[in-house]
Amino acid sequence: MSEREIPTYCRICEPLCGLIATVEDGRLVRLRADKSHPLSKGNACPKGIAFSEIQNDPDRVLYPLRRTGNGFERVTWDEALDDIGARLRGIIGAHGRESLGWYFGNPSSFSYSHMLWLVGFQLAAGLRHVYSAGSQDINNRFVASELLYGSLTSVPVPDLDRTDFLLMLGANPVVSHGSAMSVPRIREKLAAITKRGGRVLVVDPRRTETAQLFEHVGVRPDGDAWLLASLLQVIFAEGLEDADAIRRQSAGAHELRAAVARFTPEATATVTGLEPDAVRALARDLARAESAAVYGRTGTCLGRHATLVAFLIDVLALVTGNLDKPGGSVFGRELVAVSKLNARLGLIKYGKNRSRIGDFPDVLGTFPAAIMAKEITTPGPGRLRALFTSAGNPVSSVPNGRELATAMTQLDLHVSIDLYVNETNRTADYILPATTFLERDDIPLPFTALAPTPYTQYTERVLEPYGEAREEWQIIDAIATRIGVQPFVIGPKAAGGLLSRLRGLPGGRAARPTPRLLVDLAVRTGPYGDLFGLRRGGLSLKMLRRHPHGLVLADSITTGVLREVVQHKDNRVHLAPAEILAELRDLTAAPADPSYPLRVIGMRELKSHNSWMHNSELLMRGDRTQAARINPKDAAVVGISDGSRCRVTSAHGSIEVTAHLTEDMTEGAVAIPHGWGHNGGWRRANAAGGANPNELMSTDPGDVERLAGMSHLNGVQIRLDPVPLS
Ligand SMILES: Nc1nc2c(c(=O)[nH]1)N[C@H]1C(S)=C(S)[C@@H](COP(=O)(O)OP(=O)(O)OC[C@H]3O[C@@H](n4cnc5c(=O)[nH]c(N)nc54)[C@H](O)[C@@H]3O)O[C@H]1N2
Ligand SMILES: Nc1nc2c(c(=O)[nH]1)N[C@H]1C(S)=C(S)[C@@H](COP(=O)(O)OP(=O)(O)OC[C@H]3O[C@@H](n4cnc5c(=O)[nH]c(N)nc54)[C@H](O)[C@@H]3O)O[C@H]1N2
Ligand code: SF4
Ligand SMILES: [Mo]
Repeated sequence: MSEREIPTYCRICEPLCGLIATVEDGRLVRLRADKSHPLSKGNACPKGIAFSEIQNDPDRVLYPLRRTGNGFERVTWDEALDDIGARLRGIIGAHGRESLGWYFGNPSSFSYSHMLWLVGFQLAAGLRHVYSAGSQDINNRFVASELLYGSLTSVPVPDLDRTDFLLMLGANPVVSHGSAMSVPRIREKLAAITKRGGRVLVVDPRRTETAQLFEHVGVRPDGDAWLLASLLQVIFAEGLEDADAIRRQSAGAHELRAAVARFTPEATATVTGLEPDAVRALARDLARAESAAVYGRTGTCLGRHATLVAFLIDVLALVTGNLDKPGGSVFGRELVAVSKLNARLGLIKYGKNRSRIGDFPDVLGTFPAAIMAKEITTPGPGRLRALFTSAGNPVSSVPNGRELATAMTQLDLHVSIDLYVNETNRTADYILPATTFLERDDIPLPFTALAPTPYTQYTERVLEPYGEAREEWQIIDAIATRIGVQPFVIGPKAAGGLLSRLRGLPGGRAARPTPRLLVDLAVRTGPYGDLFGLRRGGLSLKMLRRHPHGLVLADSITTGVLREVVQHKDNRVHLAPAEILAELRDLTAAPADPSYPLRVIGMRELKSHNSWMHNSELLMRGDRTQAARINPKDAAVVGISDGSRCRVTSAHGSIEVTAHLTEDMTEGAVAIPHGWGHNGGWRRANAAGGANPNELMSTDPGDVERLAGMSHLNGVQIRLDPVPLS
């Protein structure tokens, strides 16, 4: 049979680069970058190309697996689903539905059908124990938006094409390719800012690949709250604020101003490690720039004050007159009007429920993954007894993976939906094989609003599923049916309205709509939709199929939309909610502990993707291994040399890693990539060695960030010791 070339897009990370898949006899031959994609224009990174090795990996799970004494055996789908259903009914009968739980990992955000059916199942079954990668990633950003705008899912993005000044904290887009912003060819976009005379400042304890191309501000780990408070203090004290913007857009500036008054650059210098004069100059330059955008990512999300930091990032944009303004921090238009719909229906919220352990508020219906282990092991009503994990590897990605791995052996049932036997599901009762992104249709729902140049793309599946792999939504649906639950996108009240519309669709099976039918409906009635013919040139899946390389929806984000974004009754951005004033009041640096004089932070590498791409030969070429980046002065103090093994110890755990000495690290900070130290069913990855830095992290509820339940993964105090050669 002849080869076919099929356009699609990459769903590993957020630029969603266009790819061309070459397919022969139902098998993937290769992937290459799509030159016809309107934005990625022939650009793709090594991970995107190497995904062919994941697709064709002999270690992939292609059939349902059931646990035996010491391994797994292949079973049929019916055997697996019927037994899971029966066991679930038993658990529900004895302990109620509140004993069921779900953890969904990062790749789920790249599958609309997975997310839709998960939310539908959660609402229909009344699941309480829901956890996600979000509490190790971005939930603080959502809570900051809830406090500021009254809208959890409204997240501003830097207007890269028009800005004169980008202040970027805790992000390394040259390696990560950008997050909470969807920007193909991001390196070029950043370079264009300085080419047109603008500035890019990177606030990071490591002189990262991005910082090396631009200006670097070497903040101490977890010092961002102090730095941001100081920038605001200087702006207010020197009268640099945009009084007009503050008056038009916000409420509470007076209280906020008072709350930051004590954070002079002199007062915060010991925490930030920055010269007061440099902080003052930064505040002035930011305030006086023609336009400026302030952006923060995971480096600012995993510290002890993550929600405060995300909050202050937007405040800085607002008080300098840069919120919702060209070249500033701007709000993209959603492909599907999730924020508005949610504001009206109140389906997923903040703090609607509280967790049994630690009394944490839920964020979009999820609790902090850091408490999952204790929810399993702590007796009493509402104990977590049956856990599903889909597209996730929490034993690798959440704090104290050892505790979680041990706790999971106490579950009555653990079912995983994944591509691999990973560190988490290796002890599961069942592993159910999921399709890869090439084996399912898709449209990247959450990402259009995060793109400074809005675009989208619909793709049909490029390959029929290998083996017996199934799409997550089908699996969720089959499980739900067996416990008498009908997953649906939204709750029964709203479903009535939706259903009545669906009945008008040709062949629409109103009772059990497919994800594809629902997403088409949502896109067609959404902000860019064709309104069933009422809006010429509007979107529908049919229309998008005529643009298989993707479609740019606008040249830039429309500004002047703040009044539509803000859902607070007074229509203003709230600068001084009680939660934030309390955070600022209580903000004190953790006392120095001479037993743990250094601080560990995370970092990402071009050829790793969290925990799941270390089985690819292409990416692992040259015998890549994990290494901790250490400043030579810190290494000298304890006698660690470049390339030697060293022990990293915190109050919570200890790991051994290879030392890589580099002046790129600011003194006192040690960077260790996560997602290593494998013992799953991926042979190449297991052989790569390495350790899991999350063994150094705490799951004590007192160490989990209060407002959004963020895990504390950056800035944890550690000690280094040399490992003697044995
Ligand atoms: N120390 C430290 N820890 C961190 C971070 C950090 O910076 N430092 N970062 C955090 C962040 S931002 C994140 S997002 C998390 C990630 O945390 P997780 O999402 O829990 O873990 P991943 O490593 O992304 O594992 C994803 C799993 O999904 C599977 N998979 C891949 N594609 C699919 C698919 O299409 N369907 C299904 N069903 N399965 C699929 C993979 O085989 C893998 O087992 O890690 C967090 N942990
Ligand atoms: N190649 C590759 N790309 C990826 C991923 C991957 O694993 N590999 N993962 C994807 C995922 S899930 C996500 S969420 C995104 C994340 O996207 P980014 O957030 O851009 O990714 P990181 O490279 O982790 O950048 C975080 C930076 O924060 C810095 N940092 C650590 N602690 C602090 C601190 O206290 N303050 C400040 N200011 N900075 C600090 C780190 O040194 C690091 O440079 O990347 C995505 N893209
Ligand atoms: S940057 Fe790489 S991994 Fe991310 S979407 Fe593009 S090709 Fe895929
Ligand atoms: Mo992430």
